[in-house]
Amino acid sequence: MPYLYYPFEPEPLLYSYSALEPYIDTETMRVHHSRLLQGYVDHLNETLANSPELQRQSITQLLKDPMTLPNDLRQSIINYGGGVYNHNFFFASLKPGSEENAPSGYLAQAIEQRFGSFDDFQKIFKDMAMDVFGSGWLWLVKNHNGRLYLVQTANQDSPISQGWQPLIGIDLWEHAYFLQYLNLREEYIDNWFKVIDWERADKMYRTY
Ligand code: MN3
Repeated sequence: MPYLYYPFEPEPLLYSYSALEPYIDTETMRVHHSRLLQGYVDHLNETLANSPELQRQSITQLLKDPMTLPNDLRQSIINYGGGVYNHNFFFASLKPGSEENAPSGYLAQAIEQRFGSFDDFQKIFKDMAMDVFGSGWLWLVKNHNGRLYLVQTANQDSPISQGWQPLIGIDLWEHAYFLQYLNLREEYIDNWFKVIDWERADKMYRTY
């Protein structure tokens, strides 16, 4: 599994760069996956180049408890390892879109119980995503008790470092939308909702 262990490679997309049109455009996907994710992968490999013990750990093991990492490598692993994990998760959590896209299965019920309705969930999610200042992410996560939360993370900090299992997560760095939407983050969020793979999110909700 070259994308789970050193030397890391970007996880291949399960769809083409153009598959998320018109919601996320081809060029954004190409740059985001083939250049930006590749950059995080290269930097992570460089960071681990002289650390055989760390090379044996999977990406989730590396990020699970950053305080256990060596002081001199910790922040690089948080930044680049987080960049690798978060982006692989992000790309795998999307699929060709539809206007009626909505949660399904047990997760749909859990979202209704927790947030009132899918509409209410979307409103809260969007407010919190608009509220992320600078570069960061917003995630729907499940904690160890099975409860759903919306959590913001800064930079490339990963929710798994807090013990959260992400179900969906939106990349709010400008590189994720600027080519297509310029500074219109709100429009990007609305359209990103159309390409979420809710079946995958439900499977993760049931599995973890
Ligand atoms: Mn990104």
